[in-house]
Amino acid sequence: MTHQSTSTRARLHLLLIPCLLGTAALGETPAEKDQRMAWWREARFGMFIHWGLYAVPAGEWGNRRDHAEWIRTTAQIPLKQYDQFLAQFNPVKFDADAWVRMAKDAGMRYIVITSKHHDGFALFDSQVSDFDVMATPFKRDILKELSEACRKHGLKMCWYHSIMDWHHPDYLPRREWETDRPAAGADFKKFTEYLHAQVTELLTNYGPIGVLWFDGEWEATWSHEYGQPLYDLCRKLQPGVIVNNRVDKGRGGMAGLTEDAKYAGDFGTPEQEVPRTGIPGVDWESCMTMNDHWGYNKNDKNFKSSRELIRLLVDIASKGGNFLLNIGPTAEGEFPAESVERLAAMGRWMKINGDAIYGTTAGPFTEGLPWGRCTAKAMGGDTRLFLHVFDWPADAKLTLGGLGNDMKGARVLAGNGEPLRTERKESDLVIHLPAQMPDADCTVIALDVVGRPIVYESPKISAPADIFVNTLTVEIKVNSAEMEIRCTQDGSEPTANSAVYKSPLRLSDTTTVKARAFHRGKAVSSVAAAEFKKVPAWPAVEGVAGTGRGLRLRTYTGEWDRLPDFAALTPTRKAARAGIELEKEDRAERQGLVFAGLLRVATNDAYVFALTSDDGSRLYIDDKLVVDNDGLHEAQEKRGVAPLAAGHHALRVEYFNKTGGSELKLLMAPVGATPGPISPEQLASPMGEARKDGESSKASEPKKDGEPKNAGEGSISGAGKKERGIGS
Ligand code: FHN
Repeated sequence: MTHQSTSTRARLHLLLIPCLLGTAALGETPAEKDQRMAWWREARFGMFIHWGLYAVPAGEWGNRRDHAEWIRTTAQIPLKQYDQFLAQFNPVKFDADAWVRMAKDAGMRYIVITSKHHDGFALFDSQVSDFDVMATPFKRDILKELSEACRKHGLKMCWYHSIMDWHHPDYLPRREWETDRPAAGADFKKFTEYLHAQVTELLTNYGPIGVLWFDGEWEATWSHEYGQPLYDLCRKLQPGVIVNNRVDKGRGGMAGLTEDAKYAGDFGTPEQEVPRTGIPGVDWESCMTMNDHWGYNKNDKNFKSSRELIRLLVDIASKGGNFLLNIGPTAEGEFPAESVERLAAMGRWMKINGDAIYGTTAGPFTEGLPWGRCTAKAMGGDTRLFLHVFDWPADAKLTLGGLGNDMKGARVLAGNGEPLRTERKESDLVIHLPAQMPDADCTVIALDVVGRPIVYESPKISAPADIFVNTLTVEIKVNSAEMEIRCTQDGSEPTANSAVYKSPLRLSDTTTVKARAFHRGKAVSSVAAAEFKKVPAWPAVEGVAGTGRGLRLRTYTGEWDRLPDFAALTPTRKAARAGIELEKEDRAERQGLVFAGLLRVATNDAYVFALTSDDGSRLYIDDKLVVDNDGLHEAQEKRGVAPLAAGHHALRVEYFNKTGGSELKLLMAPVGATPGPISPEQLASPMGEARKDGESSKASEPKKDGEPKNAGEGSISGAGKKERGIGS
């Protein structure tokens, strides 16, 4: 199968877009974003569908039965062999209306289906590719039929579209095992044009689309310079569309929560997991499989029970998130029977308890509830708390600790409206429940309280770091404006006579901060405490006779699951690098790298360092371990703080990549600021050491005026005796 590169028609079409749509400013006020996100936040529950050619082998290849949508890669199937699935994809039992009705009856409000997964196959009639559903015996535009059915039944139609593409001739990188598809001649920019052309089709030919759910953004070829324009294209084509954070590079591994505001994307995408707590003000959606595979695997019968799925939905909503629950249809076009059964069971529960999910926000009990979860909904100036009970108390008395509100009433949501008796015991509320649990999966109690929730939880004390060199700003928060925070800075226990916290504390010396919540003059929480230490800055290294720009890099070959002791190994290559970044040859598999040199800081301060890597890495400054991000993992970020005096400091980053993706990034900033790239001017190598290595002169750029012309043996002293020199 070949791909037409962006056809003239499509390219013209693309060229027209900016003219037709003008240069609509993408700036958006918070109120406008709230309006755009409103339906999604209200929905809380959607259906994910992974469907494509991979449903034909249904997980089986050779003697293995554990494949799914990744089968082209996990079974290393050459393209020509994989293309043969085209002739076998004929889902004659596909019924868009039936699919949409099952989603609706389950209580789902939107459907996200793979318009194209990593294998590059388009489930729609694409004008810029012939590797699509029109090349199969089926010859029907599946997405058109689904989008029409969604409109008919009032569900939002949404597309999952993979950036990674194992079929298009211009996509890079190739799979390591794909020796039959040389990368020579591939033009990634052309691929991005093709990607834009298909996204344009998806947002032009199928009516209003709710979400563009990108994926496959983690490979090194994709970057923020591509992510932002792709986000902007979506919003220009349909200004009301919502785009997930995998359009760019901010996903941060399976946790899926955008690392940094600079990355594009409207919501975070935790995968197969639920964040431990909600994140106030952050939109996020957990996507999960019903069994162990996204795409159809005929042998995978490990389906989550309906109870587990209902409780997952409740858990996610109680933390303020959306639940995107996956179905992997068969090659014939049917949902697996087990999925149909789970959807029906969830629908029965949602039919009577949906009000406790739709349009709710995270419950106010951030320290958790032993018997279940809580979601909340503003009811005018008052609040309805939905208490989702998983474990029915043996004595039928439900205790809600630390709730300061006056009560208006409680009832079983699915009951006959009969009020439940409540009584207050100190700051605890006791609700007298029916003896028998009405719904064993999850019974919801609707508790109406006066005003916004007042929960007696200990104050949260926060600061950018727990060490500082100059001064440090400390904030203290409670989750209700009705409560007062009283705090001390001398280590004593806060009392009703202690200072009232009104604004952030600015510390200039080592301090123990203690805080306690008060309501109507009474202490109503335990005491929160935190110590913040003022520390001396690590002295700058002295005797740096002269420095060349950039760092020294040593490369090692080996296969590790954790960082090796590089000092015991012999480097296979030496080079220079402008910064802590991976060039093409640095991305090889089974390789270790050690970047070493000097980091110059302008002022005495505590600096935060954000080290992102896939696989493991560590940051040392002055030979002290500052960030430990070691281990086998996808791209993930770890942070650390170092107090540094103005001047040069020995810097060393150790990194290894076993197989698969590769990533290495080091950001820094004074504590309290957002970490950003380290400017090349801050990085240097001692001239002598660079020359001693006979490295390329790249690291020692010609001296500018005013700098020593023939720097002596730039040696590093004053950094104390080290078991290894820098980068040795
Ligand atoms: O590689 C894909 C995978 O096949 C699936 O589509 C999931 C669903 O979010 N996303 C990627 C893995 O993170």
